[in-house]
Amino acid sequence: MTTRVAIIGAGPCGMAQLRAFQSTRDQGTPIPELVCYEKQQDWGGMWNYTWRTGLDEHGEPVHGSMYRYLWSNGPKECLEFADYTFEEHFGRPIGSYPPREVLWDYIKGRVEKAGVRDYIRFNNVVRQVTFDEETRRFTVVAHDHGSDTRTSEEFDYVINACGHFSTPKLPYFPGFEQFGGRILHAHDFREALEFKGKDLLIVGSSYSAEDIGSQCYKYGARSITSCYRTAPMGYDWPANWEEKPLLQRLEKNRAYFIDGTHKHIDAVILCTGYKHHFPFLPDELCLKTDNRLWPMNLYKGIFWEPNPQLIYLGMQDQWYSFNMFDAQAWYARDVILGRIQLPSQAEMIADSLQWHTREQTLETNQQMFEFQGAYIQQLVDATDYPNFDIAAVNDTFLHWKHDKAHDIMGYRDKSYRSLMTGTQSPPHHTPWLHALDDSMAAYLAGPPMSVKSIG
Ligand code: FAD
Ligand code: NA7
Repeated sequence: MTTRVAIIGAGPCGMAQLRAFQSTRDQGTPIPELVCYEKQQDWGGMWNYTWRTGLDEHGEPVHGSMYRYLWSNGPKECLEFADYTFEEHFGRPIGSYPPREVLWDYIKGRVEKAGVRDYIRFNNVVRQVTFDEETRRFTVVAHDHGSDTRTSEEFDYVINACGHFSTPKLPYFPGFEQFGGRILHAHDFREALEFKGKDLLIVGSSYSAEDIGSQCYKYGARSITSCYRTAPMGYDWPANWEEKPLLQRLEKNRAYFIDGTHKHIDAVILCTGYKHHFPFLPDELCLKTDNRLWPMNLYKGIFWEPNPQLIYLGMQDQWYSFNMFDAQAWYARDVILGRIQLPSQAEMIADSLQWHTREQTLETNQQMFEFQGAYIQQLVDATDYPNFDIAAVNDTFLHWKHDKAHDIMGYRDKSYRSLMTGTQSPPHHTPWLHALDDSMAAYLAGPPMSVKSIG
């Protein structure tokens, strides 16, 4: 009987898995039967922007958390695919911090070239996955919104690539009920211009807080106040941005903080992170973790230790992203193809515990991305994924961190050398703070013409 593999999600992780199988198929190795379920109409996961919030056209929770004007928050050189470079895709070197549409185009380019779209069932949401101990097979129940029918099929492996930045963590603060403005989570943020001229409060101190605050600053918010639970972000913010300790309560349009200070605010954005949320998985198959570098119970950060026929991709907190997903997908492929044998369950658990123990010693950002780099290196070493210079990627992360510390509103004007091709990226034609049009056309075109040059 042919081995059957279900992939849940056609975001960057699901696409990496399809590409991994296609690359070996093209070398003449037979591959399993693949079915990729994708609840949206198109591929790209988060990078496939949607204007929708709340429920989608089928009544499903909207997956997308990305917003207009989003530009890569790290250098593209750190996420470049080792088997498909930016230069190959765009035909020339481009800047280091592309906007969302440019990155979407890049990840689509590789899988369009690979010709794997036909494996995907779009508008198909996975509702339930169960495992039969006797047959050792999974049953995947999905709803096909195209035909409005329910399907139920059996698989030998399930690869969960459904992402973990979609279901918001939503804390409550007293006074929310009486607040006179809008309260939303980062997941529902779409358009910074909505907050032009407003006094904005941001709760949280991680990537979403930093970037959504920066977008709102760029597009004309009157003031930004961000508040933290554990530690401030600590950047040298513009004059109208203030960091405060955590919000305590709201009274009408006044925010009170735990240090006793207060401020007028018009809107609140909760940048308080996301839950790993897999409503289609029963307890015994369900990864339960917070957003961390080493989620527990995953051998090699991938295989569900109680039942390694269930595979999770991309469930880590992410310094590395696209090339880490590739390293995982190639490894998962080789286990499914029998090229790599999994050890006993006891050995898997012992191996994971070593990584977990090491994770707990990490203190600095540098230690964290080096930890993730070392994790990726051992995956890459085990497969035919092209080896790339992880020490050099770590070095680029370090420069990025320094650039941010030096100028939080200007770091995206820096450029780096590709670690895959060696080519130095050109600086982008317009400083990020003044580049208001985030379209791919504007990004790839020359600088906008000044009034003088038009005249
Ligand atoms: P996703 O991209 O979330 O894709 C998962 C896919 O699974 C989706 O297409 C979804 O529709 C589908 N799916 C979910 N549930 C089901 C179901 N039940 N049935 C069928 N299909 C399902 N990373 C970077 O490297 N650089 C950045 O600048 C960056 N910025 C980010 C900004 C924001 C606001 C967010 C939220 C994330 C950002 N990331 C960034 C991280 C980003 O999540 C990853 O780059 C990448 O998208 C993760 O890929 P994924 O395939 O794991 O998940
Ligand atoms: P993160 O990185 O998981 O950060 C979540 C932030 O929210 C972090 O600062 C938390 O503070 C804070 N948080 C969480 N719960 C609360 C409560 N109850 N009160 C106050 N503050 C809270 O999520 P992000 O959305 O920033 O980033 C996720 C991805 O999206 C990332 O890849 C980006 O590229 C985009 P803590 O430090 O834990 O005290």
